[in-house]
This record gives sequence, C-alpha cells and structure tokens, in this order.
Amino acid sequence: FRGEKPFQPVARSQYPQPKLLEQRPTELLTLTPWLAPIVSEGTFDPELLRLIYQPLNLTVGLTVFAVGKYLGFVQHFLESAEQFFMQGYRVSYYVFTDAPAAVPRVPLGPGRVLRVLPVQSHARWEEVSMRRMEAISRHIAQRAHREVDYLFCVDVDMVFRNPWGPETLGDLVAAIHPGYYAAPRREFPYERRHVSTAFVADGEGDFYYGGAVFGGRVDRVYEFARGCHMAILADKANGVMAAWQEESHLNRRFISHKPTKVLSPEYIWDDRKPRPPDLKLIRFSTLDKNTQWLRS
Ligand code: 2GW
Ligand code: MN
Repeated sequence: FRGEKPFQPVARSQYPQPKLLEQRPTELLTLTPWLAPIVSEGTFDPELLRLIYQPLNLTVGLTVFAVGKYLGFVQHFLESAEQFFMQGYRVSYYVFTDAPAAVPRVPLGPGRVLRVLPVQSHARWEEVSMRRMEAISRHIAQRAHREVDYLFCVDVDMVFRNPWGPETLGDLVAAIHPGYYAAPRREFPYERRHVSTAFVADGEGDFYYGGAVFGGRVDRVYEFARGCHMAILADKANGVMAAWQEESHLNRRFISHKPTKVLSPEYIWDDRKPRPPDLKLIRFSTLDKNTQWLRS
C-alpha cells in the first residue's frame, strides 16, 4: 500500500462558514449511527475539498468488467468518466475483459491511464459478476496496491452524469441502492437462507447497498473483496448461490465491517427510475440497457 498521506494545511480561502445550529443542508440523513458521513449534494463544499485533496497528488483507480456483450458499454462509460470522474486527479482505469483487443481507445486527459486486464469468460452469467471479487483482490495484491491510493469498483452498464470528486474518498465506501433507500430493512433483498454465508437475520442491516459501487483505500478494498470472495467460495463448496450473487455477500460483509463513508443514491442511480425530489442530482446511473445498448 502506498501509505497514508499527511493532510496539507488549507491555504487562505473563502467559503461559507459552518454553523452548528444551522438547518440541515440536505433533507437526507448526513451521519450513520456509527458516525460515518453520508455524502449527498449540499453536505460538502467542493471548492474546499479541492483545496485539501488536490495537493496530495492522489491516484484513484476505477475497475470495471466488460465481458462478452458488456464490452459495448465501455466507450460511453469511459467517455463519461473522463468528463466527470475525479476531474483534476490522477486516475487509473482498469478494464477487465475477455477481449482485450476490442477495448475502445478513448482519448484520456493528462494524468489518466487505461490498463486492460485479460479475464476468462464464463458460461453462466452469475459467474461473470461473482468472479469480480476474486479478480479485484488478486489484481490489488499483484499490482494495483502500488499504483493507486484509492480504488472504486463499479458496474460497466452505467454512466457518469455529474461530478464525482474527492468527497467520495474514504477508508471503506459503500453506496445506498436506489431501489431500497426508502424501504424497511425487513424488505431488503438480503440472502435469507441459513445455508448461505451471506445470511442476514431479520432485524439486522443498516442500508441496502448496491453491488455496482464500492471502494475505499486500496488496502481496505483488498480486505473487503477478498473477504467476499472467500464467502462466495464457501457457498460454492456447499452448492449455494446467494440471492443476489456478490451483492448479497457485499451486503453481509458491510453489516459486520461497516463502511466509513456512505454514498447517497446520487452515486448509484438507475435510469429506469424517475428521479425523486429528495435527490438534487444524479452523478452515476445505470443505463436502460435493454433498449439502449444490448440490442444495438
Ligand atoms: C450479467 C448478467 C446477465 C448477463 C450478463 C452479465 C454480464 C455482466 C456479462 O455478460 N458481462 C459482464 O462484464 N458483466 C459485468 O458484471 C459488468 O461489469 C456488469 O456491469 C456487472 C454486473 O452485471 P449487470 O450489470 O448485468 O448486473 P445488474 O446491473 O443487474 O447488477 C446488480 O446485481 C449484480 C448481481 O449479479 C451485481 O451485484 C451488480 O454489481 C449489481 O449492480
Ligand atoms: Mn449493472
């Protein structure tokens, strides 16, 4: 791991004063019961964060898997990331694919690189998404731990629509699934069978997190992905496939290994859903893939 960077002093700057007695700047909860910030528009000052983070010269990694037909999402994904993901920082994209030669060469800004990593394709689609935890942990151990400070792991069938910046950086970061942020936890689609290592009992659980976005400091992401992979292997040895594949394992693990930062559904929206008034903007969203992409 590249080691913790000391915080820089903040240069003289003008920004709105924080006020202890102020009305909440957002309608959403801003702090979990274990004191992790919940990030949404209005909870942070982008200009101030830029002053703090830019001098650190951080490198942020972004992994996506593009196996088979999903290669068709890469171009749009990367183009939108170039526009909105960690603008002004060093970025390493890691594209895992079964067709390295077919990865589109999207022009990248300064300090931004694309690395293509071969993975085998799997006959069963569940395998493709489940194997991500294994490939991510292996890749961090072999290489990424030297190349990046922070790493985000995301679905490829998505696009960035608004800035995703240093407000997202934290030791271990989860994002609240857009389908369940208003649901009581007994309705969360956790794995409910005791035979699975992803089992979650009634009365357990904080938020239902999306499998499409997780991240953090690269060493913490390693531990997290490795833990999920081990739980997936244990299930496999028993012939068990969790209800929502690795998303179930991710949710199980985030109950016992709490995220230190939680992203609001701004960071993991879904184009197939209308935007509710609680969300001021959408930063990263799943495409309506049936119509827009897979059929093209
Ligand atoms: C997956 C399902 C059915 C058919 C194909 C695939 C597939 C996925 C594929 O053929 N090639 C491929 O590269 N993938 C990768 O896995 C790709 O990066 C994709 O974004 C990711 C997850 O699959 P996806 O986007 O079809 O699943 P979603 O959007 O329904 O995802 C949620 O549930 C999944 C559980 O299987 C994952 O936890 C995912 O992270 C969640 O967002
Ligand atoms: Mn997806």
